[in-house]
Amino acid sequence: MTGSECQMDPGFQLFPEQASSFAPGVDALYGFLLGVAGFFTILIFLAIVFLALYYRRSAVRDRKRGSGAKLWVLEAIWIIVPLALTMVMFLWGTAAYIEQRVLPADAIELTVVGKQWMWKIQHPQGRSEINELHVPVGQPVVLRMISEDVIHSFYVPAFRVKMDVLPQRYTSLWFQATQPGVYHLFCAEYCGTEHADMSGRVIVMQPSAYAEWLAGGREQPPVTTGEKLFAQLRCDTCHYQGGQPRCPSLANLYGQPVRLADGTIVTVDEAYLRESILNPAAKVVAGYQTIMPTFEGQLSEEQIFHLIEYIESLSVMPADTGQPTPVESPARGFPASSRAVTPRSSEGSGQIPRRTSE
Ligand SMILES: [Cu+2]
Repeated sequence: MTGSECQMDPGFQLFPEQASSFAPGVDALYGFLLGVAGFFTILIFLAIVFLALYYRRSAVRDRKRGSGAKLWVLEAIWIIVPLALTMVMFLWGTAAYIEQRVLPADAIELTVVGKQWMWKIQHPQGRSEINELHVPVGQPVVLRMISEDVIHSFYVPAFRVKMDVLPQRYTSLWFQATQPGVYHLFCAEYCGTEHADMSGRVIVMQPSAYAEWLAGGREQPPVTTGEKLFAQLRCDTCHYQGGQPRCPSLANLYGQPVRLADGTIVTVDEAYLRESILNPAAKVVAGYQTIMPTFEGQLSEEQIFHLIEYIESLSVMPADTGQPTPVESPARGFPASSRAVTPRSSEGSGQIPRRTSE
């Protein structure tokens, strides 16, 4: 075991170390819950012993009988005090939950595919890894996750984050590591016979070391892989047609609302793109026929991620707003100079636009 791995085996600890920006807040809330529960456990225990002894003699029972005039005071206390305490728990917990669920702007976005029994992680610059996650310290990281088979759960105790990884549905999770080191990564959902081995390491590095590590990979960025796959699957036959396109244009489509045949409006996000690749008839854009074949069973979740990354890259994301450029009718007519659309750089800092809806 190297020196940096020592953090994974620090001996007995009541709590895992605090290695993310969430950790102190989560621990404070947890400490409050434990404190309240402990205080009332002891209080109730002592009250039981005291009252059992005090009212043991029938003489006391008789003397006290009928002297319940002040009972309402007691009732008010046992209503108001628990109400106040539980409201504090509720509001504090809600604030902590919202902090974890609202994804930050300008985060590094990685994709995670869980499968029996491993974690596959893809960085936007091209490096991919299995059961290891390299991240820089002090920068927000968003994980967009899906499972290839059963329900898994991505859990990093030192970061105080845990999120289910589901088949057929994207979930996401974010954190900001605060300390370089090596931390446990677990699957926290019983997912089959080798569930206990579905673990790994999160390696938090200084930004310069992280950049060096990223540069060490030889894999292509997912945007490039997605572009090749797009051509290989002949998606461009319809989606790149000039003149009157048979399928909606994909330029500047990501992040935009589109009107469907039934009049409802949906926002084009990862979930919508994934559904449209696998089940094109589910939500057809108004004005188009259902001519696209399904790709269900033909693509791995990673390949779907690559295609989505490529489609996202066809939307111009001005750095100042972090939002795709609004266009008049994004789902209609691919621009004549379709290739003139500037793809978002996949070689850059890996920054993503703000996405707040899940
Ligand atoms: Cu699992």
